[in-house]
Amino acid sequence: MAETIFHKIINREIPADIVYEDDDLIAFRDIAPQAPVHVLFVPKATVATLNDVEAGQAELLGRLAVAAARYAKAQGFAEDGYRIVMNCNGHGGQTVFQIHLHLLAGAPLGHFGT
Ligand code: IU
Repeated sequence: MAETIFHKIINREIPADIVYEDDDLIAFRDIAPQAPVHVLFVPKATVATLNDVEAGQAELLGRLAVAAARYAKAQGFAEDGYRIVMNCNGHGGQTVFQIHLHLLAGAPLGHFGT
């Protein structure tokens, strides 16, 4: 599996503004934020795209979502709301091929398709 820049962040080979970490995942601020709060939740296990998630890794996706929701709640965004997004491959706009959940919060984000 190809190592990505996110692996280098996980391995502390390059710096990032890390806001959460546990044995299975890490979360850090996006370097090009698309909202007042833009945090990426990344599993430590190597998985290039959502297409590559194996049946036994389904829980990992749940862990990413729960970690993002807990962080959003802890930061006071639960009531106003927020968005989580995972891009997949070219049409999805994926640019880093280690799966990651975007958490976008802190302002109204508009509606998809409008
Ligand atoms: P995408 O879903 O693969 O498009 O998201 C990749 C994100 O990673 C994107 O929002 C970048 O701004 C972000 N990012 C980063 O936070 N740090 C980096 O060193 C690099 C990309 I390269």
